[in-house]
Amino acid sequence: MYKLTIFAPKQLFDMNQAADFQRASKTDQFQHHDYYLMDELLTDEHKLIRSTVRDFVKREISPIIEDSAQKCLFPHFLIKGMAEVGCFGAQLPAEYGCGGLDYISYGIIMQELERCDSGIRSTASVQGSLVMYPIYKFGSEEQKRKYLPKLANGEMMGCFGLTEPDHGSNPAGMTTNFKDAGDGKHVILNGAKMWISNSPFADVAVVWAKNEAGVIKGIIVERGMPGFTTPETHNKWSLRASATGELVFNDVKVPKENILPGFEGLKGPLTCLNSARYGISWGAIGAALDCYDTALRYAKERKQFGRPIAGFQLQQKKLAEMITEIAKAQLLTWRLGVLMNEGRATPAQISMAKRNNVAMACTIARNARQMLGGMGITGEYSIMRHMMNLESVVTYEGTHDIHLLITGMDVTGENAFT
Ligand code: TGC
Ligand code: FAD
Repeated sequence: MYKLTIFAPKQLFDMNQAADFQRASKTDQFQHHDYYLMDELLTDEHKLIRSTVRDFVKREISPIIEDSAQKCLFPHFLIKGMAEVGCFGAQLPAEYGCGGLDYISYGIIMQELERCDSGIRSTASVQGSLVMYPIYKFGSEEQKRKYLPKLANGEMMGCFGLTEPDHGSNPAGMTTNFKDAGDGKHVILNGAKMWISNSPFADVAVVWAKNEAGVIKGIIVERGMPGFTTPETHNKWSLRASATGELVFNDVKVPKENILPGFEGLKGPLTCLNSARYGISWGAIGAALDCYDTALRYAKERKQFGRPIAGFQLQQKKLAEMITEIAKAQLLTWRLGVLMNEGRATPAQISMAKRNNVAMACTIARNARQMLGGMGITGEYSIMRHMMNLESVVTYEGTHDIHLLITGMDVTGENAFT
C-alpha cells in the first residue's frame, strides 16, 4: 500500500505530510528543470500530487519499464498501484469513486507517467479520458454507478474503439454498425476496430458505431460477449510496453442498456478526444524533460577531446534549444489547463497544444539521442524508447497533419477536410 492516496478527501493533505512534501519539493525543483519558475503557478496540492506520482513511478515503473518494452509486454501488475495513486479518472467527480481533481492535476499525472514511458501514460489516458469520461459524460446514472468506481480502482480496465482499418483520420466514415435484435432488449453489433490501446486485456470497450439510421452512438461492450474478440497487434517498434489490438464484432448481442444515452453523432467521441489530447500535451512534456535531463547529465560527464562535450557550442545549442522549447510548451500547457478548469478551452486550442508539444518532444528525443552517441541507441538510457514511443503519440489522437488542419480551419474559417 502507498502512504498517500490522491483520491482522498482534501483534508488528508494536511500538515502530517508537510515534511515529506517539502523534501519532495526541493528534489522536484532540481529534477523538474523549471526554467520559468512554473512551480509558482502550482498549488501545494498540485505539487503533492506530482511528488506522489513521481515517487510511485520511480519506485515501481522505472526499474521494470525497459524490460517490459524490450519484451513487448504490458506490465499488468502496475494497474493496482496506478489506481491507488490516482492515475485513472483523476479529473472526474469523486462521487463515482474518481479523483475529483482539477485539469492541471490530471495533466501533471500524465506528465509524470510519460516522463517514464508514453505507453504507460497511454494506458492511463485511455482509461481516464476515453473510457471513464464518455461513461461519465454520456452514460446513464446506472452505467456510471456500475462502471466508474471499478474503472477508477483498476478492478476493471477499458479501451476506446473509434479507429477502423479503413477509417483513421476520418472516423465519420466508420462502418461498424448495430441494429435492433428484434427481442426488445438487445442490438446486434458488427464490424472491426483497429489500433486499440488496452484492447487485448480490457474488460470493457467503449465502441463507436452507427445505428440503422447511420447515426454514431457509443456502446459498452463487455469481454465475454459471444462474437467479441480482441486480437493483439504484434511487431510494434513503438509503445512496446502498451498492449495494442483490434476489436472484432461478429453478430455480438449487446443489451440496449449498454448504449450511452447522452449524445449522438461524431461530436460524442471527438469530445472525449479533447480530454485525452489535453493529457497528451502534458505527457509529451514529461518525455521531453526526461530526454533533456538525460542528455544534459551525459554531456556534463562525457569527455571527448579532453573536455566534457557540454563545453562544445554545438552541444550547448542543442541543450539550449531543448530547454527553450520545453519552457514554451510548459507555459502553453499551463495556460490551457487554466482554460480547461474554467471550461473555456476550445478544441482548436487543445489541438495546437497536442501538436506543438508532441512535435517538440519528438525533436528533443532525436537530438538528445544524438548527444549520447552510440550509447543513445541502447536500452541503458531511456531516450531511444521515448523516441520510438513518440512516433505513436504524434500519430494517435489525431495526427500532426490533422491538428495543423484543425488550426488552419480555426484561423481561416475554411474547412480543408471536405
Ligand atoms: P466535423 O464535421 O468537423 O465535426 C463533427 C461534429 O463534431 C464537432 N467537433 C468537435 N466537438 C468536440 N470536440 C472536438 N475536438 C470536435 N471536433 C469537431 C463539430 O463541431 C461537429 O459538431 P456538429 O454539432 O456540427 O455536428 O467532422 P469531420 O468528419 O469533418 O472530422 C473532423 C476531424 C478530421 C477534425 C476529426 O474527424 C478528427 O479529429 N480526426 C482525427 C481522428 C482521431 O483523432 N482519432 C483518434 C482515435 S482515438 C486514439 O487515437 C486513442 S490513442 C490513445 C492512447 O493510447 O493514448
Ligand atoms: P490515416 O488516417 O490513414 O493517415 C495516413 C497519413 O495521411 C497521415 O500522415 C495523415 O496525417 C495523413 N492524412 C490523412 N488525412 C489527411 C488530410 N485530410 N490532409 C492531409 N493529410 C492527411 N485509435 C482508437 O480509436 N483507439 C485507440 O486506443 C488507439 N490507440 C492507438 C495506439 C497506437 C499505438 C496507434 C499507432 C494508434 C492508435 N489509434 C487508436 C489509432 C490512431 O488514432 C490512428 O492511427 C490515427 O488517427 C491515424 O489514422 P490512420 O493510422 O488510419 O492514418
